[in-house]
Amino acid sequence: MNGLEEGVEFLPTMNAKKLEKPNPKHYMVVAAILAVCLVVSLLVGLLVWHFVYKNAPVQKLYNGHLRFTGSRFIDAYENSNSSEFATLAAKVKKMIIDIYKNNPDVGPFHKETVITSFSEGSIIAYYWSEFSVPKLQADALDKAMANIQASNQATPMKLRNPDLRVDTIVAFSTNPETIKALQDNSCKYALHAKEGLITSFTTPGFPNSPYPPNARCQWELRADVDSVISLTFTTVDLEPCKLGSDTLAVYDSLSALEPHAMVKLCGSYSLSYNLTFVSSQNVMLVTLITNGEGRDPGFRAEFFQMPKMNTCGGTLRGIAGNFTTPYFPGHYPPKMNCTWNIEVPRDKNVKVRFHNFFLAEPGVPVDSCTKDYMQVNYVKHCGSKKMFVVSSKTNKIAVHFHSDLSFVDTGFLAEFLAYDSGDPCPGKFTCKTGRCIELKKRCDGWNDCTDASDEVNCTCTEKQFRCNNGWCKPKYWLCDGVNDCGDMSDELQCQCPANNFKCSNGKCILESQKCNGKDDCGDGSDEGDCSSVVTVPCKEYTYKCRNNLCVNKENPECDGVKDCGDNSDEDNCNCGTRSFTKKSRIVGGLDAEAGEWPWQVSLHVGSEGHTCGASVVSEKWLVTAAHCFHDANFARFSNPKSWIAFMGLLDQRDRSNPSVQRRGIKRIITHPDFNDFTYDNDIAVMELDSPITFTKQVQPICLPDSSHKFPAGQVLHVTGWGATAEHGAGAIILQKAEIRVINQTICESLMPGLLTSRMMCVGILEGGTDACQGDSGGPLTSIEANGKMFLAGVVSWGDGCARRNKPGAYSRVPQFRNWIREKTGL
Ligand code: 4AZ
Repeated sequence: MNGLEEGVEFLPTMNAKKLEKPNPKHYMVVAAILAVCLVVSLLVGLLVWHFVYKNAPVQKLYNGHLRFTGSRFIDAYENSNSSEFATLAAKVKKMIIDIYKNNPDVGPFHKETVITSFSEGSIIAYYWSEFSVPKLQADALDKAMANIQASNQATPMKLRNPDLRVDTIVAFSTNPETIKALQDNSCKYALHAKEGLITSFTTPGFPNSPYPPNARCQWELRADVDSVISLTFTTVDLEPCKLGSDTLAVYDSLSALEPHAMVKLCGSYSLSYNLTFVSSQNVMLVTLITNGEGRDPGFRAEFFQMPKMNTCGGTLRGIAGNFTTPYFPGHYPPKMNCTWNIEVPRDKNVKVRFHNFFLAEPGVPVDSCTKDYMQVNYVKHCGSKKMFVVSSKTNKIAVHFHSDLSFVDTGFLAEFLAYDSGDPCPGKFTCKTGRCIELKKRCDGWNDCTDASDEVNCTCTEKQFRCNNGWCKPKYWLCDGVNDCGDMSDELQCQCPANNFKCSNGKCILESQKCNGKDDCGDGSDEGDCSSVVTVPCKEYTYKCRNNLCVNKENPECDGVKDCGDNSDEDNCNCGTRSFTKKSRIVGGLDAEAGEWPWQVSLHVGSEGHTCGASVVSEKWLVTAAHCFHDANFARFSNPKSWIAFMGLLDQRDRSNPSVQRRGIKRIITHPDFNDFTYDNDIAVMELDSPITFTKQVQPICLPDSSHKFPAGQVLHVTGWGATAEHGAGAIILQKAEIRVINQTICESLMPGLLTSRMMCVGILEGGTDACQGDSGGPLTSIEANGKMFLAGVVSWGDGCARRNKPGAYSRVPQFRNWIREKTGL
């Protein structure tokens, strides 16, 4: 028996003898053996940790290119299966391995180098190298690789092969997981532009079947030497953008080198979005990396070659003229530097007006302009900006444009003008900022100058009232509870003279006109709170009680007043109330609060996330837009099984919050007259697969009667998780915005030929506040008498988002009240 065995044999009380006679010498031995064991196992552990974990070999991958002289490019080098390619690739590979071998931090760890392609100049070889390096030496390898690059720039390598001379060598560390993609040839294409012709290519199967899942596709595009490539995507319809979604990328190289990425795209793009890209050399690489989800159509692209633009910029003389970034309105190429020296006659000054200014790069703050920029008067400009003007106090100005290696944008169109220093805006109004605006925009109640200098010292027209701060605003915004002037002066003197009644829209009418059965206010408010509601002959615009008698009162339903003899106007009024309200004026959109819009629904399509909005109208039914279910290519959107409805949701990331009720969809009924071209009758109802429970966060909205009026000027609210800027990303937190009903005739003149009587225009004509992509199907709500909220409209379409004079179009819910009743029984 050894001491250890003796030592562990201590519990049984039966062994009383041993317990009675402890031996101190034995304990010492046990303790010593234990200590030795501990030290040994610690040492072993440390060594194992050091060699197996801490300093275990890691796989590192570098993607790069190498330019060398001493050989002439021949066509056969474009074909990686040719013997010429193989011979040159072997030589270049040897050159690269020689470079690695010369460096003790690199050579020992090199595993494999593959030459993937060649292009002219004199010859550029694209390659990747794989290393297996102990973790602790990985940083040294990174540094050594960077040094190879730098030292080669200082003293170009002399190599064993005397005819080839390395000019530049560039390598970037890449994700080792992409090695499989580099070796996978199943979705690789090589295309060479044909002189004078356009070549097109698409994702496999486009447009009849979706692109493959888990694919690593790449298209190598080449042009003749001294040419560049112009590539245009005519359709891009990919999985909607989210973390890890399918990504289409364009590189200004034949390697997928991050520092040469020109653009990365996901989701789908409308035709109006410019998707033309121009390379800086005669090569380009397009890659599509897809995940296992989604079934989207893909893309179609076309490219052609054109002569390389050797210079840009130059001297511009005259009294006016235009200039643009290269290939405007397409994306400018990377690596450009252009300077325009503008000179107007000596007795004039010069100013430059920039239109459509887009020099934005992902992750670059607009105040730093560290990548692409335009510089004028020593100030750098970048990002995306609305029109702006820069001026010079002399007759000369220089504009410099710079684009770096990566990420391109559409640039700008600029206009230069000579002006008299005494009259900088001939025939126009001069803003304090120096900007010129059309004379008719002066004193129109809208801030056109951006510093509001066009709205001070104004004489108001008879349709306007004068704010204390000098602004002129439409009269129908007086006394409407909204601070339109900015100084509250439109909401101060809202009392009407004695013997007058104050309408909800601020108008004062004679007391005797109240409840006379006639809408004297123009918004029906004089006929709202009448003790004696009169029964009148039924007309299209009168409210019909259940007993088939009609009353003269406008919008009598659920206003807390019994107007019908049978009280039917106050039936089914458990709707339109919210547990939380916050009165605020919204510009552009603000985060909503929990319980503020309890009827708001987020409709998700499978894994694609939020796609449309909807409104709860009962425990089982939602109202939304028909166009949400229109199938572009695949039977996905029209299938109820593709959809999930989230009720009581505020934050898209918080869908498992206990307040959220999630349901599948049993049925989708789209309006039979929905027109997918005009978006006429854009309404649908959805039946949930099981009823929801009404809570503080989930409540139905009231459906307005078919006679319900939403007069021009009325303030309504639109809510949703749609894009927060045109072409922008969707919101994470539910957004709310305050907008107004626009007169139908005015709207028809703003969007000629596009509106039907089933559509209502709502927005802010000044621009800046609107619904946008992803808000579709969501609610447009009104607050009516008694504080009840009604579903006035369903978000349908718009000409862009938040553009000036382009309000959003909404389906008018009263027009569809009978159809909703017929389909849902509500
Ligand atoms: C859309 O694409 C969309 N500005 C919805 C509303 C508006 C524009 C676009 C209104 O779903």
